[in-house]
Amino acid sequence: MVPMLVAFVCGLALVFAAIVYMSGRSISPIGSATAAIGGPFHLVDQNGTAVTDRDLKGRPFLVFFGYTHCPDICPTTLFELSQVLQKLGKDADRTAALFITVDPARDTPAALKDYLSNFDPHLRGLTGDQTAIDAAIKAYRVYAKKIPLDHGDYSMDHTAIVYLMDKEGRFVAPFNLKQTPERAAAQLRRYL
Ligand SMILES: [Cu+2]
Repeated sequence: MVPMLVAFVCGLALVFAAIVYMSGRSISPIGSATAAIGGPFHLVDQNGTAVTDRDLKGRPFLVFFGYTHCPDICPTTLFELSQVLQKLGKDADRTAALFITVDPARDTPAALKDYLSNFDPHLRGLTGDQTAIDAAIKAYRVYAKKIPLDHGDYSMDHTAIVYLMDKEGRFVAPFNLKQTPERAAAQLRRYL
């Protein structure tokens, strides 16, 4: 069941990426792409510190939506992101990498902190009340859906795209993690 779910989520990601690329093509190069993906959010990180989109102004950043109970996609992606952040060295301090939960009921700041201790310390886990999370999900045009499992448990289907955002908080492109960490780091560095 898990491989099927993963395939489904990956399929969704591909469809979504295709939509992003197609819509990107129809947008004029004059800079009107700003409103497409991204926007204001008001969340808290794994230390309980408030974080908004404004705090990120002046640095390129990566955004990935997921949840700590995720069996596969999230841990893999966070591992790959950690490798990129390590390759960035000191430049990692001039970027940001956000892991925004789609499961705020379970992903409290404490749960995120515990989970992220497995990954690069530059990763910031963001959560908030359902309304704040819904607003972030909407701003980034993310798909997230609760899937009931046995015993009252549940998983979340979700978009598995890592968004590369520029210094102004504008969406650049889906960030490609299917390349070496060195090349991915070099790609991110171009937006510093
Ligand atoms: Cu996931």
